[in-house]
Amino acid sequence: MAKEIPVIYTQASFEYNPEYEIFSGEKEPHAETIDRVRRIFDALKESGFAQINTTLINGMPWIEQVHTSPYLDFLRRNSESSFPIYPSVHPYLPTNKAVNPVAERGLYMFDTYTPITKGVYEAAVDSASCAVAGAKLLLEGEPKVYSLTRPPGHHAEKAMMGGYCYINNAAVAAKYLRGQGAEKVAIFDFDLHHGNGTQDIFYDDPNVLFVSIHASPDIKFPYYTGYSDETGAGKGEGANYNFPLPEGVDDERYHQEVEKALKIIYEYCPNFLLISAGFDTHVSDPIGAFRLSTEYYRMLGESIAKLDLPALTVQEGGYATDTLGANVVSYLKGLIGI
Ligand code: Q9C
Ligand code: ZN
Repeated sequence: MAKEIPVIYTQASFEYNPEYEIFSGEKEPHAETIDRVRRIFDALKESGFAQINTTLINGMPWIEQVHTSPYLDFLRRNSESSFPIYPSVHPYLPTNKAVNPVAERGLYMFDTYTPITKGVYEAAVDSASCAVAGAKLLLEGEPKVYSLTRPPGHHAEKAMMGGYCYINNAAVAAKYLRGQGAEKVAIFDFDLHHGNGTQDIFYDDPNVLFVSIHASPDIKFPYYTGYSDETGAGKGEGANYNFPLPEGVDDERYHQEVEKALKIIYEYCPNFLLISAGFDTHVSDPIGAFRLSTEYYRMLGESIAKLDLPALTVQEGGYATDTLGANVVSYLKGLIGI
């Protein structure tokens, strides 16, 4: 079994800095900080099993297959602004008419937690390019790869940013692998929050299976999606699975759901597995709901490894910065079998 794992990262993720999110009208310090990526990077450097790699693949061709061009154009133009951009109104009827900049913001931004700050477009493109570079290593025969993606991606829909996400990194990697000849790709999302963006992008696609375990939308963001009756549409019916869980689940209870989710992936027989890995399920997460332990992530990694699929893990959430590095290391140890 492999005793090392390639790790792809980009300098841009150490630079963009969302200052605050707006929650119920109040400014709050932003949870998605540069410190997160520093902690993960330092822990990986110290671990001795990470082969650190900064060779990116320009992800643009696949980013354009995931997101609409008006959306990407909106994000690019606004990330040149000298002040952070937040939405203030949202369309109350389905419409594409958004001539005024204030109207346009409401059209493409679904919450007040995800500002467009200077340079975030470039950082988001680089983050998705990290995911593509990781996927390329799978095609070259690496069994397991980790892409340290920041900003995260799983909340970004075809034409909407939100939940600290701008470009959907896992979705871009899935499109890339499909384009390189993979017939079937599975995405396993274990971030605390439902991956509404990934679900949106592949909802009618039978060739990309999406399986997500998360805190119920009854109690947590993104509130409107993540219920178990969301099973896909059209040809994609039956290729979308949600496992919403209540407040307070522990390692044992969580693992029961993991086994169900992994069985679905096994039976789908994908050529490649992508993992949207969020560690906001940890007991000490400041915006979390679950009680998972650092040791548990190793078992989670081991369980995923048992599928014996070429697998790329992309980083999503996780805000307990004191333990974030240890949590990622624990998971990757399980994944590569050390
Ligand atoms: N002030 C990811 O984990 N909720 N995004 C903020 C706390 C938004 C999480 C409320 C959570 C978004 C990638
Ligand atoms: Zn999350």
